[in-house]
Amino acid sequence: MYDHNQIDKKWQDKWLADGTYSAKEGTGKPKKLVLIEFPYPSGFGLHCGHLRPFAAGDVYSRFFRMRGFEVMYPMGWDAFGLPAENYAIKMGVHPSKSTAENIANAKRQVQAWGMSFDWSREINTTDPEYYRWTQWLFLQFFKAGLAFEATGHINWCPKDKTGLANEEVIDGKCERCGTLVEKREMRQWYLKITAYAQKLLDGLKDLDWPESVKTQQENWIGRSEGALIKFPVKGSAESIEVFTTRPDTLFGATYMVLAPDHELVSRMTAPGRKAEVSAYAVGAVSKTEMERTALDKEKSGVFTGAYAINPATEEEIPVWIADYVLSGYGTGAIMAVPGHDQRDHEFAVKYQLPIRKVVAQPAGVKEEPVYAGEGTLVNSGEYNFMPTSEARKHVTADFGLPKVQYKLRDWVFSRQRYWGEPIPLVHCATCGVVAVPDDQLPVRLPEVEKYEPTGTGESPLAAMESWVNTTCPKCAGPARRETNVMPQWAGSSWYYLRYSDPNNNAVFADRAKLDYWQPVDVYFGGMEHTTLHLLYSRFWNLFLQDQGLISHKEPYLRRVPHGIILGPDGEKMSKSLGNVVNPDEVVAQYGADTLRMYEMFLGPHNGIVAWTNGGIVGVRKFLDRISVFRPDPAAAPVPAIHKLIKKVSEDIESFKFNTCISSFMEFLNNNPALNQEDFESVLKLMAPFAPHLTEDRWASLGHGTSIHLEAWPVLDESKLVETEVTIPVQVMGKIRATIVIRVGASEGEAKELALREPSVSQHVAGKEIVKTIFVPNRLINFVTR
Ligand code: ANZ
Ligand code: ZN
Repeated sequence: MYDHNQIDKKWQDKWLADGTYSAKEGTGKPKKLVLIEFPYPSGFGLHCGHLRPFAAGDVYSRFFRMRGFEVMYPMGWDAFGLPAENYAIKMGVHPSKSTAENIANAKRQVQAWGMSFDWSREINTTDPEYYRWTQWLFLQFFKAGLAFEATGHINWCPKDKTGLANEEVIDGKCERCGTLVEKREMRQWYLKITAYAQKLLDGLKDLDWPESVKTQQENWIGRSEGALIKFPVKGSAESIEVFTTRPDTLFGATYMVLAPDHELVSRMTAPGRKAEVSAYAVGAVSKTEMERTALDKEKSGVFTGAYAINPATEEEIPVWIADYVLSGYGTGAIMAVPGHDQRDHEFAVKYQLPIRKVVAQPAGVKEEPVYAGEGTLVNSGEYNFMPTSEARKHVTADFGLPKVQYKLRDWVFSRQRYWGEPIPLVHCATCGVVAVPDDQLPVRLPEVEKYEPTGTGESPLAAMESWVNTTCPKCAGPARRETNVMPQWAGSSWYYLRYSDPNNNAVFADRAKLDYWQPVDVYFGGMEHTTLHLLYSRFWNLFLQDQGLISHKEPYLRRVPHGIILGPDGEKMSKSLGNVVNPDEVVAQYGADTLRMYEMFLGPHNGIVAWTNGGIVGVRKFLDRISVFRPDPAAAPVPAIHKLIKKVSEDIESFKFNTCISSFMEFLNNNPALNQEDFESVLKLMAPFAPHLTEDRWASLGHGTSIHLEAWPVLDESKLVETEVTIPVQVMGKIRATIVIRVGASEGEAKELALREPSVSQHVAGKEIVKTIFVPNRLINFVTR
């Protein structure tokens, strides 16, 4: 048993002191930027699940460092936002204090894992020197007209008492706390991510990301091709414009529906129907979109008393309002085609509105009451007999305009909370909204006594009169600061850029350094943030490139997701089940190398794996063998070492870490005697996985430099050729033994070796071998009598 406590600490201190893993510009080497999602420093510390992507990124980084790349493996803390603030409120400590403590604790944990992070590049999103640049970047959006203020019905979490972005609402619930989200009308700051909808789609094509992740982003952006068609309002100069993906069904539009909060509703509603219409509208806007659009939900609506003219049939059709039409999508109004749309059909049946079929199903297809597929047109005047796909083009050209529509909404970018970056804007009665000048950044988050959310729709900052009242940067008149703060996704939208130049206080990062390090080559992370952080940071990056501030379009070339680790009972690790494995305890008992190697050995990196306490002992025993291994000066070079070099190199590059570890074990079992050169090769191959022990053994073999800066073992392809084979020996067709023979051995050689095997000689004893069947390198079979 080696003393891991002593070895781990000794080398961690030395690496830090020597700057072994600090990444430098100007070395002339090709670069690799390897990124892990920087963690929230939560009060519970880091858990075993954090270690998995960190260890994967570490193995990958160390491997490329030894292969001659200039590798940057940076680390930081994503410390603003709800989790940190909620924890602080629960514990009754100020978030700035609890965040600093949590960071110190998490850092202590990570350092005990021996990751090759470049600590000189450590960042913290709550550091004013960091968020100064988050604010500055926000102002670039503001100056480009892509940050705007508007009043709208937004998602509101009643528990966290803040507005939320659409991306933060999962199945109608708050992404953070799981509370059902409400709708509230509020003044908000938005970032115009919709301006980048098409670019965000286009950029996905070239990315080496899992297909499922790309598809999720694609669906979230939700591109639909269709048409805008105007329906004149009867007896008025106004018209209702609709977005439809099925202009070919225009002749089947027998009524129209406006979203209850559509701006035309108040102007169009007949005097006698006003009370009923506005009562319905009030009820509808407080419902969530999930409740409103669910297919299985009973339809409801109210007739406005107004009529519109279907431009194709010239019929007068009634205009209704209903909650299944949303104001935020398309034009907020639809032409209803109950013959071919399920929701319209249910509505028409309920309110006895006319239903007209305008698409004939192809022959032989089972007749459906509401046919939504392709076919040929009927009841459509001159368009009859036209295939639907063709009719779409003609009807659009004759009655409307082509239109591409996206599901993506603008990003609600303000939060009514305390623990976030202040939005660096000032409201002036004379000048309007004014940006805080660059030389006055950062706008520091003031120290406050009361930081609990108010629930009134105002941030706790609004109560700080001395902070709120300021002077206008333009006219020097009295002005008020914006009191909302940024969402927790702000700091992480650009952190990977800051790593290029983390201490710069003149620009967010030096351009030459950005150009050297970016984009991120490999990004290790989870599956959770697909339509949040991964989408938001792609948007920021595309915008910054458009602004000429960076050179590259896409932030992350490759995305490598990891699976989760279940507790020893096969259940998801959770405190309530009491099955959480605390990494601190494992490190204390078995050492960092064992913990790291064990987590990788558990199974494929992207698989779901379960912790077993027995398994970790096996890994530790293997490392114990390494710790006492003595090279044998008399041992001949082992050609199989080249097979190991090839296997481990290929497997690391394709993120198959678990098979590397089994290869080490197998190699040592098959080759118990190794000379010093071969053993050193084994140590180098293992160095990315067990950095402490391999470093210690490397030193004990007389080296004065770090193994982690050594060159990766060189593969000699010529040694990969097999020199020996194992073949079965049969007697009368039954396998009795296996023998190892030289490749290309003759029948005579094989026969001699085979007959020396006791289990073979025993079966031929007292018999005559009448025939020997020998297939070179494959088998030998004796026929006896
Ligand atoms: C007529 C029609 C006939 C439609 C038909 C569909 C089938 P996607 O694919 O999701 O983009 N729609 C448009 N705006 C809407 C809104 N604000 N709220 C609710 N529904 C809305 O869906 C586009 C279709 O959804 C549009 O095409 C419209 O109904 C409806 F046989 O127009 B369709
Ligand atoms: Zn002013």
